[in-house]
Amino acid sequence: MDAVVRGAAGCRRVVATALTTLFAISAPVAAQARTFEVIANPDMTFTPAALTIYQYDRVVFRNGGGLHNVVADDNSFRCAVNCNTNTAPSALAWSAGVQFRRPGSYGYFCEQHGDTTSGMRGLIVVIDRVFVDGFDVVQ
Ligand SMILES: [Cu+2]
Repeated sequence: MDAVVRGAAGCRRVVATALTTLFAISAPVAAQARTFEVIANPDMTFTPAALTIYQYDRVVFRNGGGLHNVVADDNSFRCAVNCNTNTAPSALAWSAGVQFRRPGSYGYFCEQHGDTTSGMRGLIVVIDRVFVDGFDVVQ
């Protein structure tokens, strides 16, 4: 009897764990994802210079004046007028968006005014979405 009860509780726990996992994977990510804007400024800075976001959020880089682009230190993105074919530093009023699917720290720079270690640089820290959705599930 005791074993049956324990077994049933174990089953419930397994189901709950599976549901939690499913929810974390299939949570309405698109609905919860947010979009942030980072401006490349005429004074060769980015605003904000450091930004913390959740996994799957988007960052739209926008040229606020000057000759700029944005290049990830790890080369995961390179954007100006767009992030595919027109990525060189540009003085146009460009904007281009990047979605961050993987947690981590992503340093980036403007090729015209910086590099991987100095000059016109910014940082985006991406926090694992599971932690956010996990709290929703537990409550
Ligand atoms: Cu620049």
